[in-house]
Formats: sequence, C-alpha cells, structure tokens
Amino acid sequence: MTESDDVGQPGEEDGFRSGFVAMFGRPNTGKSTIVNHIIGEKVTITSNKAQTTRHQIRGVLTTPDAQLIFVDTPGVGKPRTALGKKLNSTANKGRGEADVVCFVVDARSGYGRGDEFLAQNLDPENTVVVLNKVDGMKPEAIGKQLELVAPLDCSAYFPVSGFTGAGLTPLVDHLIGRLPVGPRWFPSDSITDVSDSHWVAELVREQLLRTLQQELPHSIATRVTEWRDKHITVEILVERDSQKGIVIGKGGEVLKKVGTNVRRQLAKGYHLELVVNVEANWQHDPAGVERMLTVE
Ligand SMILES: Nc1nc2c(ncn2[C@@H]2O[C@H](COP(=O)(O)OP(=O)(O)O)[C@@H](O)[C@H]2O)c(=O)[nH]1
Ligand SMILES: [Mg+2]
Repeated sequence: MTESDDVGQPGEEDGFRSGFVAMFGRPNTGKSTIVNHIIGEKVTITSNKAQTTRHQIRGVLTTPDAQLIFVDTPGVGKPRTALGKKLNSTANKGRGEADVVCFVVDARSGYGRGDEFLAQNLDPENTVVVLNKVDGMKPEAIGKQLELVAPLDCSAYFPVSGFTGAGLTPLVDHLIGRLPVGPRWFPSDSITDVSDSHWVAELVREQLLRTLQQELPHSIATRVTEWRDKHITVEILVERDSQKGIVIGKGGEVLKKVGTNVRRQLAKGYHLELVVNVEANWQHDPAGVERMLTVE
C-alpha cells in the first residue's frame, strides 16, 4: 500500500475511529511533553519557559483501530503583548475545533486561579482532565488535586506523568473510545505535519529557550532563510540591538552551544549556520507577530 492509498480509507475493519484531541491549559503544564511521550518521538519543542509552543502542532498516533491527531497548543495566560494575545487565540481555536479536549493541569504547582479561569470556557461533555507531573508525588497529594478538579464535572480524570509515561496508556485508550468513527486523515507512518524547515527553526528556538534566562526568550523568533543541500541557515530575530550580544554570547559561546545541540538532533552531515538580526519590537505589534509566526 502506498502512502496516498492509505489516507482517507475507512481502515481494514469497520469502526475505525479518528479525530482531533486538543492539549489545552496554562503555560508550562507539560502539554507538549505529554504529546511527545504519546507519539514516541519528539514532534513539539518543550522548555520551562512560557510561550514555548507558538503554533498548533499536530502529532499523529495511528493504531490498528484508530488515528488520534493530537493538537498541541500554546499555553493560555494573561496576554501582555500582541504575541500573548495571538497565542491565546491559537490555543482557543485548537480547543474549539477538537473532538476531545485534554485540559492539562500541573499537579505539582497545584490547580490554581489561572486554571480555574480557563476551565470556565470548557465544555465538560468533551473535556478530559489530565493532572500532569504526578511523578514523585505522594498519593495523598495527588488525591488532593483530584478533589480540587472534581467540581469541573468533566467526563474523566487522569493523573499522568509526561516524563515517565505513567497513566498515559489508559488516557490514550479512553481518548480512542471517545473519537467518532472516521477515516485516516494522515498516512499511517506519518507522525506530524510540521515541515522540515519549521522543525529546524523550532529546534533552534528550543535550545535558545533552554539556554537563555528570563524575559529574553519571548523576544526571540527563528526561521530558516536558506536550505541548500545539507547547508541550513537559520535566522534568529531579537527585538533590540542590546539583545543580540546576549544571544551570541561571549566569544559566540551561546550560539556555538545552540548549534551543537541542534545538529545532534539532525541527520548526519548537516551544516547549520545561525545568523542574528533585529526585528524591532515585533512581539508588541500584531503585524510583526503575524510575520514572525508565519511558517512554510
Ligand atoms: N516533573 C515533571 N516535569 C514535567 C512533566 N511534564 C513536563 N514537565 C516539565 O515542565 C516544563 C514544561 O513542559 P512543556 O511540555 O514545555 O509544557 P507546555 O508549556 O504545557 O507545553 C518542562 O520543563 C518539562 O520538562 C512531568 O510529567 N513531570
Ligand atoms: Mg508546549
């Protein structure tokens, strides 16, 4: 069977299920980590900084009976910039279009006001509450968090760990059971719809997020400007001239480290060139945000 034959077919058996599962929640609750663990490969970048996920990133899991398309979305928080506003609207769109919504809560930091605020917009009928980061937590502490989310009156609650994978198999089984009967939307061997150039730009941004401190990460955008054979040029955009030096590092050490860590994740033989430029104040300007978030 070729890839294209595989798409849009009802599957070998009747009753093949398929649909979209949105990962929705506050920043840093571990939405992207969970998606990667379920897919079994890294399809979406993660870090301990807010605004790491900036697009709807699809991760596809195909089983003999079902195809789940996980839609990873940006964390929703109080928007302080045009970027924050755009990310919230991307997340809400993903939530609105999904067959099932996984409302991901950080069980370690605890269910809080920010989560409560988001929960107001959830439809309990199609929402599953995912209490993440329970690795290393005492059962009583997990129980307490489950009590706090119980009034949401959602259809199911799953304590999980995106790190260890605990609880993810029952979650996936439950999600499959909730999907409508439908075709394969993606070929069986496809795990994401992210293009190669978007992915390389994301890997560079991930390393910058992991290396740099505080507010600077929000000012950073990345894009591939040239891809010729095995030579890839990635442009790193910052908002001010003064930020360029921080991104480059003393003697270029930050860029060197970023380059090494990204190359490790690419196929052998790729050459990565990193260029730093200024796109003044882009995250405060809706048009700038649109430009910086456009991907091919
Ligand atoms: N201890 C622990 N940390 C986690 C878990 N899942 C994610 N994290 C960490 O939480 C931070 C945010 O993860 P990420 O997936 O980027 O969160 P997102 O913003 O919701 O997509 C990262 O530093 C992760 O390593 C988990 O199950 N347990
Ligand atoms: Mg994320």
